Amino acid sequence: DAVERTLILVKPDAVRRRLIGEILRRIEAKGYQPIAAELRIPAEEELAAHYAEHEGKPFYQPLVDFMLSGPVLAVVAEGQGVIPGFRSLAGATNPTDAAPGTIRGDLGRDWGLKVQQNLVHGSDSVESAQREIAIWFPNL
Ligand code: DAT
Ligand code: MG
Repeated sequence: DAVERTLILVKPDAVRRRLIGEILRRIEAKGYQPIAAELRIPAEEELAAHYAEHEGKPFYQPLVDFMLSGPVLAVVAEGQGVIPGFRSLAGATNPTDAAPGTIRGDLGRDWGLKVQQNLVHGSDSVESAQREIAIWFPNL
């Protein structure tokens, strides 16, 4: 696999649940190298750009509101095949469907939660990763 970079977001639910360390531990244990990180409440414009592909869908506004509900840890990680590799560490979008051994499968925990409360985001392609890294880390 090529060495590539991906954009990871540790979402507000994970930050509130003190899961930053556990999630970074899994990323590093897999051999991926964090090269930039920032913990803060995002700007609404950043989220609008980040989630542009979902604009107009019924879950779009609840998703944006949730992402504004507290600090998010944005991380750029580098490694061989890290784009599909982190998606595989994260597990299926809906934690209810996510396999054991994945972040969402192991830590999703509460079946009453909404789908957007799925702990992490990871870029889904080389193009998405480039686009998303430019949104969250314009100086990288
Ligand atoms: P992923 O985060 O696995 O890339 P996605 O890009 O399809 O998933 O969707 C972005 C986020 O939107 C996802 O993390 C949670 C939320 N979401 C997706 N599908 C949803 C749905 N059917 N109902 C509610 N929220 C949803
Ligand atoms: Mg996605």
